[in-house]
Amino acid sequence: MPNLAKVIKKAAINIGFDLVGITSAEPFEDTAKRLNNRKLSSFIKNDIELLTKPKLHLPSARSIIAVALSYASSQKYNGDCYISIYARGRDYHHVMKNKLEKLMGFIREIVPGVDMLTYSDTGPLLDRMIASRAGLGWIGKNNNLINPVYGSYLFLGEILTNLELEHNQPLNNQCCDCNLCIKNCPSSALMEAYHLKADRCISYLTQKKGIIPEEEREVINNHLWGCDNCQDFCPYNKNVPTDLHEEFTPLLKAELSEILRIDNLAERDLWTNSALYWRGPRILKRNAIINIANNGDRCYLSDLIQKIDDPSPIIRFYTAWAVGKIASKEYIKTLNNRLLEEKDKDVRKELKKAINRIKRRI
Ligand code: B12
Repeated sequence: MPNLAKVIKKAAINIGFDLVGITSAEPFEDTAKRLNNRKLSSFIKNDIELLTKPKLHLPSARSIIAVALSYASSQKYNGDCYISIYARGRDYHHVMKNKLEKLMGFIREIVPGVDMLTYSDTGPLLDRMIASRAGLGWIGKNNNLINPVYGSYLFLGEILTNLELEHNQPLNNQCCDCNLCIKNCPSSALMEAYHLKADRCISYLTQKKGIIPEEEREVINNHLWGCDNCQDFCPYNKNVPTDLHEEFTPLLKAELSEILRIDNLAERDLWTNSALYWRGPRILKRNAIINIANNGDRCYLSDLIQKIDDPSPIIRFYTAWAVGKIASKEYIKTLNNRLLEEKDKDVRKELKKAINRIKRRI
């Protein structure tokens, strides 16, 4: 077929992707070199070969079709905690998968028997490096893929294929000297240009399980899930087209008291269908408790104190800590009553600490 790449790109745009580009399936050698010089986050498989060699995933691969969907939103947030823009609408994994499958269906129709493999946030391959080599944008100082028209509020995905397709050229890096992303990173995770200390990023901290140190709880501030500062301040995200896909229309109401009751909410489906639910409800409740402790507003106490009897020791632990941080002496009795029944040794320790903390404030 004459210029199959053109036909595929046209189909991708018709399916609803905002950007499409094609690159080879050759290894990402520069990336491998960079990664070899870095301590990697626990999120990624510590196997640089797998991250940087597409042919280890699809041995017959010759090209990679990279796509992007914009989720830039015009809606200002109203709520009492922060939910990152990417997680406010429907889970992008499903939206992406659906569109990628449609595109593969189209390709299969014109080239029966073609080999294809698709990922979007789901595989060890680095979506951003693929998108960048396929000409969708450049890797910004904030680590995100930035496109000159759409900015960086973009979800990325790709299809590896054995088809030999005409490749795109990468764009030049157009980051300027503003360094606004670095200056406005609330946890200083973006230590310098292109270097994110991933385990310090608020996006990571709001997903991190278990008991996290107090200092990290403070860094989380009012973030219920994720963080957008390094993108929000970026000049390339000003005046970009917004609200392009109704699937990403913000649906969640970010009310801390409601999140504490997430298991019983009438609109629970909105939460379970969002990208922030993959860790389950407990981590959202945990983050809501941390947000309450950080803002110190006692209006949440009547909802918060109910969590002291939660079936999860993790939730009881954080509740004890938060109550100790913000409550006044009338809560000591409830904490003492809980202590009489509490079997978990970490929760017991936290309850005692909370009681002493309140007493010290009296
Ligand atoms: C693990 C992960 C995270 C981790 C760690 C991120 C990280 N930077 O390491 C955490 C939880 C922190 C995270 C946060 C976010 N993530 Co995330 N995440 C991923 C995931 C699953 C893997 C990324 C990865 O492995 N990184 C490995 C590290 C080592 O790579 P790196 O730090 O980016 O380093 C590279 C570059 O910096 C580059 N580089 C280094 N120096 C230099 C110098 C120059 C000059 C150049 C050009 C390049 C360069 O080389 C390195 C190697 O590739 C990908 C999906 C995927 N499979 O690709 C999504 C993905 C990267 N995340 C995404 C999103 C949306 C986010 C958040 C915006 C979500 C939010 N709002 O909270 C934040 C952004 C944080 C940030 N500034 O990077 C999108 C990014 C879309 C885009 N436009 O770029 C992806 C691609 C998911 C998707 N398919 O859409 N994420």
